[in-house]
Amino acid sequence: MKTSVQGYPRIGENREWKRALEAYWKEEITAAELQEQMKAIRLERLTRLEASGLDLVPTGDFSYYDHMLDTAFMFNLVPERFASLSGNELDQYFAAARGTSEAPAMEMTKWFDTNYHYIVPELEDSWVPDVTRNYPLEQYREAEAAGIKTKPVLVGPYTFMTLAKGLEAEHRDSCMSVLLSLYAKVIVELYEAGAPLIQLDEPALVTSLTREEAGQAAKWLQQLLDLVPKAPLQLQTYFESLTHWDLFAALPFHAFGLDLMYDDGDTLQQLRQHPPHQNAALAIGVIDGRNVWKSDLREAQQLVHSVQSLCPENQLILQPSCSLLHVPVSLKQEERFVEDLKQGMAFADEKLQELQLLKQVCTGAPESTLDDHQASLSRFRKRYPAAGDTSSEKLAMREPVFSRRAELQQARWQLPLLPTTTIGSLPQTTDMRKARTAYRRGELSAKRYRAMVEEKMQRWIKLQEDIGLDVLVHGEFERNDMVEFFGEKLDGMAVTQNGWVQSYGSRCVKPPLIYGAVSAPGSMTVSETAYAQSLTDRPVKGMLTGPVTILKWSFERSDVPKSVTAYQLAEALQQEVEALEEAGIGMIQIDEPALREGFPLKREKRAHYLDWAVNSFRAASAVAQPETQIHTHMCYSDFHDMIDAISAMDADVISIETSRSHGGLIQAFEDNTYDKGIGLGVYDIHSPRIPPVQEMTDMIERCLNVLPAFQFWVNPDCGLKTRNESETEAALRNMQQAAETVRETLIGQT
Ligand code: THG
Ligand code: ZN
Repeated sequence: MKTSVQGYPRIGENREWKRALEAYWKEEITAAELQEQMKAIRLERLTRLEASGLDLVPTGDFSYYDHMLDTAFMFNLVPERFASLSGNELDQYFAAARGTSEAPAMEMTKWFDTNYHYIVPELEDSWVPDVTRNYPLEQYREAEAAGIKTKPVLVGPYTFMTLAKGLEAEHRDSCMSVLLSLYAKVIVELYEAGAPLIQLDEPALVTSLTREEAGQAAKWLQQLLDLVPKAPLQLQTYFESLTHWDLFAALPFHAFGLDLMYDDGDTLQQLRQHPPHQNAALAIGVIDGRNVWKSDLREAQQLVHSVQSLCPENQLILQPSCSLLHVPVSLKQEERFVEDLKQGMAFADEKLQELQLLKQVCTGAPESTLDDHQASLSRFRKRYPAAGDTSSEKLAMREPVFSRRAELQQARWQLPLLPTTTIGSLPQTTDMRKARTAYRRGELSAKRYRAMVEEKMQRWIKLQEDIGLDVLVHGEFERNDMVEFFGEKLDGMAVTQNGWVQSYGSRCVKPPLIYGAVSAPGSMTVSETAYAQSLTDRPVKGMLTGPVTILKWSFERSDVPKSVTAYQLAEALQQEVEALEEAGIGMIQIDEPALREGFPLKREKRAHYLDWAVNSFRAASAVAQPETQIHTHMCYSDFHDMIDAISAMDADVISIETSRSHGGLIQAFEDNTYDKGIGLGVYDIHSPRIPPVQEMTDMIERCLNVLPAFQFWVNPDCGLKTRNESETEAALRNMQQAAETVRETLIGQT
């Protein structure tokens, strides 16, 4: 029996990785220094994994930004707008990820149902397929030189092609042939270098494929196996079960890696019905790889026993359910948790220890080996029992209907055509971050801190008025992250000190923990919002994070149904909506950027999900007065399959991303009777580039071809906290000018 992981966090115990990248981008260190620091991070990471006792240590899961982007670059799939840029290979790579003044960044989107973003490869006609560099081989050799034999990890061809864009259906087969020959080249080199096992990640296989699609995928994988008959390949899936497992079970893979935690118990049954071919190893995910709770190792042991009857012990590999990329590195630095709570938690490093314990007890160590572990788990469970109660599950509906509300709201606000606004957060400057840290450490008084927040609000309310924005925001200067902030305020939730997880590129988030029944202790946002409103005659939007997003971007209890927690959160937010209204706030945005990513990967689960997700949003917002305008925001997502659900949320205005998809998402609303307000994200805030006026005018006009002007709002495509002040001001001035330009042509037409 062996132990393994599919992947491990890149960021380092103290986010050294992020610091190195950002120092390079700010030109504080040279490319050579960056390479050197990255190498040190890789080696530290390998040493740590090796020392944990893992039998199979992964390489190739490390990246300078994102593994999908790496794969694209490895295969020379570099969009022309970057290939033609001057500079070294590294600068081209970062240009593709982040954009430059000449070239907009490649599109970025959520990795399945996680909060991790990958870069979407662009399959252009001009692609000259080639293996420019074998990155996994380089990492493999580097580890070998350090005395560590590793398991290379690659994004599999099916997942890579499925997640790429620009490929027409009729070209899939020929594209796959090309890709397979490239993969074969990379894999043969790895095999010849002595890699004991090569992991091909194919999570796209767990989505709702038809039998025909799954059959096609299996055929392609068979073609790959034919090209590299000797290579020890492991087909790895995760996040769900493989619906058509039987089509894959007989493929001559060296090993199959399956998720036995997020599979509704399907996998074991399938394995019983269709055991993998005789020589195959089984890598079973029996420890939750994407949550932070301590595993019940007795249960895990049972699961391993059940599989043991299907697979000889020497062919079994124990691993987490998926890559540990999605959890923080180590609990070591968490000093503030109540001991009983901390005893119930496990981050990446603690999960590595769990794997070793599990292996020991499954290979003959006495049962008592688990006693200490299980005892602390019991203490946690006893102290924090699963809170299963929910009261507001009933259908929530806002009164009166939208068309009537819209009249009342327009009468109240008198907004122009194409009203302009922003999504909520304004630049978080270093001085503000430092002040918050100092305040938290008790080094800065509450009064001084508050004064700083107020100063920022004064400055930005003036600036927003000066730019000419129609609806203002207070800027969220008192907040770190929109979810972490509510995690700190709400009862039943707690935040970590150092529990960072990579979100996109160098950007990380610190997901809070939901450890008990959630409720609001009192008002959470009123004081700052009301202060900002007192500074201006224009409306200031109140800013809340919606129930689904708080849930999705936190680590929730795995023993409480998501819907139950969502309704608890909705009730807490309801109170906040009422409190904001009482304080005179007439527009309230309840963000649900995570609604789409929470979509279950299996189609048959979607209706149930949308049911509670949409209804919990409505439960939070339905208490609002008819004259109160409810806004919501969702980040870059494919909305085509959920317009009805968005409509059912019944928000008066929704803002969505349109910039990186170049207006493509608006099409989703076209054939629909969507009649509510839509905020167009007219520029990409994830890139430091300042968008020219013309580009935004074009974008607005393109969208106006699809839907009537009175429905549209103009805004950036997301919150502005990651941008600096001068970039933000310049971009917003351009945006305002674009809106006014189009406004004039519209008025000219009527
Ligand atoms: N919060 C959470 N998840 C998210 C977002 C969020 N997922 C999707 C999207 N937004 C991702 N976007 C970001 C944007 C900015 C940052 C992280 C994710 C960010 N992080 C700081 C960093 O890494 O430098 C964290 C530092 C800090 O908070 O002080 O800026 O908004 N939960
Ligand atoms: Zn967003």
